[in-house]
Amino acid sequence: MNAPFPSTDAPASRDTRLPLKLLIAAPRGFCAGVDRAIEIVERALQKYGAPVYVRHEIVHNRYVVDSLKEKGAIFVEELDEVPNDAPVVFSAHGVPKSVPAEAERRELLYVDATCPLVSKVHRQAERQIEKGQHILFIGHEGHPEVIGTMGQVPIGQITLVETVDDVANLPFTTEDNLSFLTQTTLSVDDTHEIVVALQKRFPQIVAPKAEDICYATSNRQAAVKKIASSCDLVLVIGAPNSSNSLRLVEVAQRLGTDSRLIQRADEIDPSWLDGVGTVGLTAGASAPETLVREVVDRLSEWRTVTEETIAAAEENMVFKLPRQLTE
Ligand code: 0K2
Ligand code: SF4
Repeated sequence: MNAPFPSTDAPASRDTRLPLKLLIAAPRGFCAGVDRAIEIVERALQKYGAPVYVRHEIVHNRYVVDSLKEKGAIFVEELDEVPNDAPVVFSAHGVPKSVPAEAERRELLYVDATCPLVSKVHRQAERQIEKGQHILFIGHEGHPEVIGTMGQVPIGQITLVETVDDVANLPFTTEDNLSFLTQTTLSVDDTHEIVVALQKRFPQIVAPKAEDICYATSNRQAAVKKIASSCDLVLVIGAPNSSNSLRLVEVAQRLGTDSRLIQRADEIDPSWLDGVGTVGLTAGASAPETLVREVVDRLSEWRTVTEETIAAAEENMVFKLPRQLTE
């Protein structure tokens, strides 16, 4: 016999009679650099035919990577995995100078999908070295963007700074010619604290011309700030190796709201919704909107969902594709 309502012994988290308010952050998801990088791989596949090799995940998202694999992309970590006669794309995060140098030495056909905002930081690094400055680079050790940016300048002329505590231990004085730069996907608040500490210890330090943290990173953090305090839980769609996505989880947690990073809807444990009336939802710069809809659909299977979009900024950035793919 069909019950008129869902069974009363269903867990409270999955009682479809219970309302669930969803506050969806805007902007969220793909940024202009990610759009461009994915289009570069797609156009390279059209122009050169499969397979097209991609050095490192084009962006840190399994769904994106798997979709491109289905179209004929092959993902590798290093150039020595690329055959001499195949085209190769460098990921959005950027590469050290040694990578295009090696590609040229081997006469590989390569396309650089480094985000123009990351390339801008690379050029600043070169200019600072030309001016005889030692660069203090704020970033997370081991991240491909950090490896790429630090690899723009000779070894020994750039030092990584990860935390405020690192600042106290730097082997420099107020006499040294110093400048700083940052990774594009950092926490706006943490970076500000590190910069304040650097300027306090080294008043002579030269700042970048403009903020290196990109518009997409700061807008997504601002949008989470706008919703987090009104939410019982904030879900961030993104990968565990996605710096900008991890920062969104931290932003919500620092405002005292429980927050979880999920790659797909199937990672949501329904028990997370126990006693939860409002869920915030956002996506890192490498997570496609289809995964946001997947999460909304999954939550709607469990609760009566009402959606509201809360916007912190408007975005209309578009980056040109490399000429070799448009001619
Ligand atoms: O945030 P991350 O730098 O780890 O990278 P993704 O998650 O792939 O997002 C795209 C940004 C790439 C470059 O800034
Ligand atoms: Fe470029 Fe920022 Fe997107 Fe990274 S997050 S690809 S720097 S726009």
